[in-house]
Amino acid sequence: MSATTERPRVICPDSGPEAPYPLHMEGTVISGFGRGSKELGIPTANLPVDASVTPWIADATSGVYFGYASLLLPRAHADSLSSSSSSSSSTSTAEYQIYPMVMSIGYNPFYKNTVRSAEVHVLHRFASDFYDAPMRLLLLGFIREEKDYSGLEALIDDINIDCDVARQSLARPAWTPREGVVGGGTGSLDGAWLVRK
Ligand code: ADP
Ligand code: RBF
Ligand code: MG
Repeated sequence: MSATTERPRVICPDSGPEAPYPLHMEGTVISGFGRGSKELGIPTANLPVDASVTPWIADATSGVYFGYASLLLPRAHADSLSSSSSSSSSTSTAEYQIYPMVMSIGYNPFYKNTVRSAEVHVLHRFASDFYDAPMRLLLLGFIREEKDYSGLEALIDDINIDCDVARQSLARPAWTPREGVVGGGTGSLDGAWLVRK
C-alpha cells in the first residue's frame, strides 16, 4: 500500500554492531505522556533524558533505535524469572533479564512535544506493568529518523515495521547475547553490562 511496506526487515551488517554502537543508557522507568500508547498496543517504558547521566544523548540524532533492554523486575512480578516461586533458593537475589527492544528518542513530531523523550517498546508481552523498575539499554543501531504522519494509523504501521526490523536484525548470531535473553537463543554478542550486578 505505502512505501513503508517496502522497508528492508534486516539492517546493519551481519558481522555485528559498528561504531559508535553499542551505546549505553540506564534509568528507572517513569510515567510518560499517558497518551494511551498501551491502547494502541504499543506501550513504551519512558526513561529520564538526562545528559549528565547519559552524555551521548545530547548529540544523538532524534529517531528510532534498536537493541536490548534489561529489566530488574520485582520478584513478585509475574514475568520475573527470579520470583520466589520459580527460584530454588529463597535467598537468591533478583537478576536482570534481557529482552529485544525498539525505542524512540526525540520530540514525537506527530504529537509536537516540546521536550525530548526516550521511550522503549520491549518486544515481550508482559503480564503487568513495571513502573519504577531499573532498566538498562544497549543500543546497537539506528533504524530511521522520526517523522510526522497524516494519521495515527500510519504512525502505528511504521512502529510495527520498526518492531519487525528490530526482531529480525537482532536474531542474527553476532547480534544475539551469549546468554540471558528471555525466550531467546544464544549468540556471540557481549551482553555482560546488561546483567551485571
Ligand atoms: P506512559 O505514558 O506512562 O509511558 P504507556 O501507555 O506508554 O504509558 O505504558 C507504558 C508502561 O507499560 C511501561 O512503563 C510499563 O510499565 C508497561 N509495559 C507493559 N508492557 C510493556 C512493553 N512491552 N514495553 C514497554 N512497556 C510496557
Ligand atoms: N512518534 C512520532 O511522532 N514519529 C515517529 O516517527 C515515531 N516513531 C516511533 C517509533 C517507535 C519504535 C516508538 C516506540 C515510538 C515512536 N514514536 C514516534 C512515539 C510515539 O508517538 C509515542 O510512543 C506515543 O505518542 C506514546 O507516547
Ligand atoms: Mg510511554
